[in-house]
Amino acid sequence: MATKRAADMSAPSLFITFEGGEGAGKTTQINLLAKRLGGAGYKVVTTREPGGTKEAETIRNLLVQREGGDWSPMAECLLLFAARVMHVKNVIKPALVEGQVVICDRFTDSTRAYQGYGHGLDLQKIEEINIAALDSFGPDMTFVFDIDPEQGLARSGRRLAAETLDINQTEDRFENMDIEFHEKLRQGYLEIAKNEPERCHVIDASGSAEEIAAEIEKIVKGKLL
Ligand code: Z5A
Repeated sequence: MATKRAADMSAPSLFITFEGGEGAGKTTQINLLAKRLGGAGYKVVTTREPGGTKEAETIRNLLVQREGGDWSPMAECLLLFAARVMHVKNVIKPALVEGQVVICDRFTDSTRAYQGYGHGLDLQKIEEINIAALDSFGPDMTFVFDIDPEQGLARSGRRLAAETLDINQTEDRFENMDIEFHEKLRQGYLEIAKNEPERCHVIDASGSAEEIAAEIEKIVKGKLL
């Protein structure tokens, strides 16, 4: 099922998502890209999933917190799309209509990768829910961060260890899955990218933050100019 592109809307805009396994460096690169585009005069909104609105952040807590509940893959999928509907309606579409660049940390590809490839939920069912919930609305451009799960998890672990006592320290429900799960995620993401080569750019996330930032900036500016 082809994604309905954000750029189909009348105002000039760009909806970019960052995807990949844990500790791949998405958040780091989103901040760098937002800074560079902002410096070049673009209006940029950064956001994340699950989250981005009050309602969606409430759902995020249910899903990612250690004590949030033991959800089945289908229940997770439905909660994620409930959060996404609010996020698209209240944050993403309004910004795109104003001609802004929206950069989102994870979107529907995460549901395909985690709930589908990772937890075995039927991919066709995910697409049916995507049609019902969002009419398949999705990003114009996606960066898929590819990294050896061991390396990503080591980075993630370093970050958690370095954090002070705040709520994020318990956001580890997904990080605690075994390495086999993370390998499935990686292969799932690569398959998603293979199926939609025009939208998805696979980034070797093992490189330095500076190298990756330069590669991404070049691709995004190529699309914006
Ligand atoms: N989830 C789902 O199951 N289904 C869905 O549909 C959606 C989500 C939308 C949300 O977590 C969880 O929800 C997620 C999937 C699930 N599972 N997990 N975990 P999240 O989005 O909050 O967590 P995350 O995406 O895994 O974030 P992360 O661990 O923070 O990873 P990151 O953003 O990709 O990495 P980072 O924070 O930029 O960097 C991690 C560390 O590495 C940090 O110390 C950096 O300084 C360092 N770093 C960054 N880049 C580099 C480079 N290039 N070299 C060396 N070190 C680096």
